[in-house]
Amino acid sequence: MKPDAILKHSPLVLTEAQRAAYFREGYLVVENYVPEVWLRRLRSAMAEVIDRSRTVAASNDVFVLEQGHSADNPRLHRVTSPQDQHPVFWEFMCDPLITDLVADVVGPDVKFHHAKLNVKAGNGSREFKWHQDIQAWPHTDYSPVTVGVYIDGCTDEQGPLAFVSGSHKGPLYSLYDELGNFTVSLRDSDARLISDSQVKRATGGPGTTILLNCRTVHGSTRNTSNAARPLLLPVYSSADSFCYVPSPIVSPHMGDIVRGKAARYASFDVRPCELPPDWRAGYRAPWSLQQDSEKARMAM
Ligand SMILES: O=C(O)CCC(=O)C(=O)O
Repeated sequence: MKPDAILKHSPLVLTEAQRAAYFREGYLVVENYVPEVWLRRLRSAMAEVIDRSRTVAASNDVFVLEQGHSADNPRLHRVTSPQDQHPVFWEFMCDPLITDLVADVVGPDVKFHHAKLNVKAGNGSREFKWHQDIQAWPHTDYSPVTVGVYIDGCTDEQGPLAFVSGSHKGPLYSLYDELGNFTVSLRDSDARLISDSQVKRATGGPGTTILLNCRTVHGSTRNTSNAARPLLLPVYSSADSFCYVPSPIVSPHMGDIVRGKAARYASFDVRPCELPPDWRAGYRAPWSLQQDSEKARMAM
């Protein structure tokens, strides 16, 4: 569904001003949105899942390990598809607290695409370079939105998500480097054009929730603090928006209608989108793709 049609529906959770800000800037930060009773459940589910990573010595389909990960000191970049690892995550992702919020920016019929839990363990966890999301999973329109929930909150030192305001209205950049490797990051020549005055960093207390449009340029800095920065990231779209490539991250819930009804017709926005590699050949998480590209270019 495209913005004109979405805006014909009255918002359920957001004020008109908040919703207008999302469509104007390409993101919205709602401070302390998720209540403590949910946060407690999410923390307990997260602790159980992270505990399972203690027996893992190399990144796999579920856990993306940070440098220094060990059984005694689990250090994770990411839990992939957390909703398939613990039922509390899926319950949360289907709860009206989240699906009504999403409906305000994608329309009343809401479809789940995929999710991640980016843990960013602390003590120097890597940055996530500037990028846009939609080139990794192109859809027939640009309704897809990532919801970001800071389970424990996020300070400036913890590598908050940062956005380039208004960039969702600009071009989609190439996420391939000069050597043709897909890196999930803008080329240095494009990233250099971003000025500090356009950048907004999303910090906030526990439960602070971000809505991020799939075209918006965003990234995050290193986590230099000694506390992890768990950020739960489910992705949704309008029910009539369809991903037209195999997805890098798969889940039995992909395509589930979590609010409203399924679509009979697809919505099309003909602005072109660069295609990702054929993920059927395997998917590697962005941090390692970005690191490999840096090494290859330094060796040139
Ligand atoms: O976790 C982060 O800091 C960045 C996440 C992100 O940008 C993404 O998953 O697309």
